[in-house]
Amino acid sequence: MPTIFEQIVDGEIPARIVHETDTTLAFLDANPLARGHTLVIPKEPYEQLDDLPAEIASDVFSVVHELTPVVEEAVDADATTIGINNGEAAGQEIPHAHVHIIPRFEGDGGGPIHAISP
Ligand code: DGP
Repeated sequence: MPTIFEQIVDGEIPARIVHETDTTLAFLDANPLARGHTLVIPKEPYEQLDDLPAEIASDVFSVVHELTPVVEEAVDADATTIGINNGEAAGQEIPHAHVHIIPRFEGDGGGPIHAISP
């Protein structure tokens, strides 16, 4: 059964795509934690980060590097949280590896990643 993200890659369900390369796709999160919350995925359905061949991981992080300032500027953010829920115990809901680019705003109350307390 293809994941939602595979269906987005295949054009079977709509998404607000913001960037595309041969190996990656970036689109707005349907359940955003902030304006401009963007997901970057490999087009191939690798489940977790460690399943990605190094070359594809490099492609994905290159897009994250390129898009982060673009997303920040687009929503006039003050900063960005970039994260991966890598595995079910970390809260990964969609078993297709993806990087969250989450714009942050002064006083948004979201806290830093190191506020996570399992
Ligand atoms: P994670 O918990 O790291 O697996 O995050 C999955 C994210 O995917 C979550 O922030 C919501 C988003 N999401 C779930 N379904 C859809 C969808 O159909 N379209 C889009 N654009 N995002 C989705």
